[in-house]
Amino acid sequence: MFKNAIVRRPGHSLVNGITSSPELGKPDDRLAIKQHDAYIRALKFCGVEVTVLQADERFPDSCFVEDVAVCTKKIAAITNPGASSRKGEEKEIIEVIKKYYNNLEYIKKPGTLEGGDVMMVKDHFYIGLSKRTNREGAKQLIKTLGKYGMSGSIVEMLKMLHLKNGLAYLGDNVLLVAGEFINKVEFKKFNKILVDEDETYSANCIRVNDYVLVPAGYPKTKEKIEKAGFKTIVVDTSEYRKVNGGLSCLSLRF
Ligand code: CIR
Repeated sequence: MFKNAIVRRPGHSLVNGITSSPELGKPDDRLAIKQHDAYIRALKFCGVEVTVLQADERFPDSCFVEDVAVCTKKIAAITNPGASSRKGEEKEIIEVIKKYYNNLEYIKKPGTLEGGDVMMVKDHFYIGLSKRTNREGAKQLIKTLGKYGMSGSIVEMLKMLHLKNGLAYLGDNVLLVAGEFINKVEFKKFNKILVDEDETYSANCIRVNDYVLVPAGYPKTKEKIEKAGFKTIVVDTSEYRKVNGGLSCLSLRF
């Protein structure tokens, strides 16, 4: 069960967020705010108390709060983002997280890690090695988790920006999986819901208590999740997709 979520409002500078899909155009920042409102409503509907942080225009990608901390049952680890324009975002979350956690840990240089590369399955954390998360950062997190009776393992990855662009653990041993992760041996033990190639973006769903939040516009994935027995809530993230963001990136949930 998640009791809390932290989100940060998108700023006007979201239009300058890092993107690998410039062909999708710049986000419409007013629509992004409306979509953010709906996202917060959906989290609240799932029974989560939502802390809403003010936009931070200095950091175009700072609404993607998931990347700056890894929140577990026992500790939160403040990350060291791998993207240079995102370095410093993590400092802005520390005081907020301190309200919820007595135990804070830190990923330190030369380690880099972004929360989008970390997938929690109960007390185990899968950590993707991406352009943002390096082996040293992953090792630091695994060591930290070990100190508190949790575990972590490394997932090699080649294509996706973040691990959770292609994976979402929905609970009850069900894993939503796309692209390069479909045949990975480390995910063999899960009951997999395969995301069709033309709906890859929708692999970034989030299970929040009794519901799975699904991005708007991906009917096949939505149907597969419902057929597997989950209730869904559709949230439009079109403006965040333009800067490689999605449902998981927009909140910290714990
Ligand atoms: C970035 O490239 O860092 C942002 N434009 C998108 C971050 C998405 N975060 C995530 O998948 N966890």
